[in-house]
Amino acid sequence: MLPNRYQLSSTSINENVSANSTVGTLSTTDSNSSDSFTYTLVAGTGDTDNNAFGISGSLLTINSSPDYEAKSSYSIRIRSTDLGGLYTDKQFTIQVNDLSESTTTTITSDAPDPSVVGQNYTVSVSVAPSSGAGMPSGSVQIGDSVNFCTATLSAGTGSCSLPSTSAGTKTITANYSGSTGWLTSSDTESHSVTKADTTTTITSITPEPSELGGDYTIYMTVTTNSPSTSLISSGTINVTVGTTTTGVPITDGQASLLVTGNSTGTVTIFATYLGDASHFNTSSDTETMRWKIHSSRR
Ligand SMILES: [Ca+2]
Ligand SMILES: [Ca+2]
Ligand SMILES: [Ca+2]
Repeated sequence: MLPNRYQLSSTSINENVSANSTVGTLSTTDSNSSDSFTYTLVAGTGDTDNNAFGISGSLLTINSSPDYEAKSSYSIRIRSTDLGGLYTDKQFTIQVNDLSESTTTTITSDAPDPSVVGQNYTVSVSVAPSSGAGMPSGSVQIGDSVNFCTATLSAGTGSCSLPSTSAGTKTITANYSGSTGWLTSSDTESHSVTKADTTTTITSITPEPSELGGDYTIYMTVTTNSPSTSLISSGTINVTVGTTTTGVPITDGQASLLVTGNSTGTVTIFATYLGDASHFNTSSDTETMRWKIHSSRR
């Protein structure tokens, strides 16, 4: 009889299975139990994706690893022929099952590297499928273990800025938190931060000129050089007047020292900001004290 009651044991397959995996088994129910059947992919209505499949005996196999995000279903046409040469064609739709799949997170840049204390740098990331098509969405948490930012993915990429708060070699970690259909992944990257250069300035000596031997105050500032925008809010400026050195504390980038005057002749003032171990480099300034010149009287 006509082999019209044949079927495929499964019409769906998980994505990402290896090439040549079995989709299902073809079988025919026939009242003539001694009959046997041959299955072939044939041209005709519904044969759109015949080239993507093969038949080996009664097994339908898929030629390449299926990828739901690239192609979620296939249409094929199969012929069952009995020993007598009678045949029937049937159309099947093979569905690809969508699975959550692994991703690859990559820190694509951290710029500028090195950065200096008090300068922000931008970390850019990409998150891609480990294989196959599609575009993971969601966000990536980025941090150096002290400072953190969040990059929102758009078309699989994103970026955010981290501040450089201390000198040294940092390890940046980017953690993709996953989203529907996409598993988590992460990456690390090395980043260097160097100490910021500074400028020490003796801004004024008041009063100047001073009376010879009189008291005066030395005003100083310490600032960070571009690209750092840090305010130096602590530390010490060593001020040397003549042979005496005094450590002067810095508050909000400023410092001052009252000098009790007993000097005569030219006085040179040296101001040296000492810097510190992990933020700021040393810098210094010098000024020569000018005394008021009095015209001699009789
Ligand atoms: Ca996929
Ligand atoms: Ca998927
Ligand atoms: Ca780097």
